[in-house]
Amino acid sequence: MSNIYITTPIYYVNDIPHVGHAYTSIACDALSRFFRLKGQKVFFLTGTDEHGLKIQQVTKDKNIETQDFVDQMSTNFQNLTKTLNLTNDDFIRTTSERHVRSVRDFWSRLQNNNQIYLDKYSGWYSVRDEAFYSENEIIDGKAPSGSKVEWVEESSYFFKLSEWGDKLLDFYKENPEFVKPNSRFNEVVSFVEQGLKDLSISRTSFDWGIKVPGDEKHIIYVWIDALTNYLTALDYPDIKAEKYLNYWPANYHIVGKDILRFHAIYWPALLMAANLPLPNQIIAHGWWTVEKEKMSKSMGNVIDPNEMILKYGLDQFRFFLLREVPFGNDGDFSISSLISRVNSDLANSFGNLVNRVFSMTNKNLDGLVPDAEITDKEQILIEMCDEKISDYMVFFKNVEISKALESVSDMVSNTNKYIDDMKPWSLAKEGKLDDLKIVLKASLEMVRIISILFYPVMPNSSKKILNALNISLDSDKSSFTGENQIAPLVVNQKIGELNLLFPKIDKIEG
Ligand code: ME8
Repeated sequence: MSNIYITTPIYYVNDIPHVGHAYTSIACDALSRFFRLKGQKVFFLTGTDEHGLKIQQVTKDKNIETQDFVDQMSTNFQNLTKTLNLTNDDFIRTTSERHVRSVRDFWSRLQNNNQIYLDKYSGWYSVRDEAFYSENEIIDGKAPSGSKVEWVEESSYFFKLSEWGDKLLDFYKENPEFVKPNSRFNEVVSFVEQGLKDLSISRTSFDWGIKVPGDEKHIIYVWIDALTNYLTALDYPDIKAEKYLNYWPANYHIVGKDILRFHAIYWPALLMAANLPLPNQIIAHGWWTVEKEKMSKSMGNVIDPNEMILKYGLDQFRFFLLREVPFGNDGDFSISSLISRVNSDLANSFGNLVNRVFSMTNKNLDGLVPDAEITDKEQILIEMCDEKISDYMVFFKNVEISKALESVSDMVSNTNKYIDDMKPWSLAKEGKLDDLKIVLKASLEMVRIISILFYPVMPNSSKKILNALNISLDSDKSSFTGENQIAPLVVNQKIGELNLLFPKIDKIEG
């Protein structure tokens, strides 16, 4: 089975982590956990982007040592990986020695392949975006992103990006799944079709960055530095290294739509120019806004994930972010939608299902998994469930996580409906023990499957339920389906007690 390499963008340390950063990281974590559950080997990478003029300006304004500042700010992102319960296999920092070595080597590769030349740059630069813009992209004196631009004139190295336009277009044609969603792919293609200019890839007006090999006045453009992180973490430049051989090219670079151009155009062009294989897929998700405004420190509307988690719970927060908005779309963050989503899907539906199945089994069957043969009614439920599992598998692989979660929620509703129809409480009252056993056996089995399917998004809660069912997910060869299927329920084994997993949230609190 193929190995899977999944990356988040590396986050700029000029900012403190907010819900937007948490979102990408949680999505990548869920995807990583999904593939691990399928029994595949996964390398999940995240980290921090610590060079560039933007960072240097912040420390200059604050009159502090840049290295001290980036150390401190990177720690915030490292702490967040723990708070979010991420299963990242590495955390890369662009100021680390291994990365500096890797970027300089990548540069030399481009140079050896005759892809770099020295000239003069004059044009528009946005410090906030760390991006160069051409004259026709400037709208009312600003970058298309709305950022301030400044006129830059300096000696600069250039990457021969213009030579790669046709090859990129061929590549896009041969790989119609390269960028998701499709609408974004069309934007990328039409940008390239308009013709690419060579890219300025060094600066001389500041020094917080990696020096150009052999010409140390020049600092390597922060985006070449940043993109190379995906290689560094696999022990590049050693392309015989086990990690590199096992995981390159990346399967999923997951990014916000703001940085798609860098990942879908510059990165594949740079890799082609360096004679290295290209990633399989770039997935661009949408923006989280607050009251329709982009979340940013300068707007003062940043939502702190730590605060959300403390107040509403980690799994609830993870579930809300991934369920609420179809991946790729923008979403408006509001506490009231978080509360509604948690109350309806978790407290009233999934939580209620788990609670009632556990309490009825404990109360009526001494907590033992019943020995019972299912009937046609349960068969219908199981068939519906098989269909939803197939959907879930496809959605998850396509990083359509909200749809995958919707499939599981459908299973929850169907199981709740089955229980409502079968009225096990009446069967218990009437002493129809054999019938009751059938209903609880089928219901426990559904709780088992649903908990496994929810695990990538709500690992803590799922583990609690599965532990109470005596099921471990830690086996190497765990698999959703097929021969290595995650342990089934064992008849006559005693299940545990569960505390309320998803208490209903009082609306007033929000
Ligand atoms: O761009 N909604 O770093 P960055 C959704 N260092 N996602 C958001 C978001 C929001 N409001 N705000 C941030 C950089 N993000 C570069 C990347 S990669 C080689 C270098 C997420 O700190 C989203 O994933 O500005 C976005 O692409 C990323 O954070 C930008 O992080």
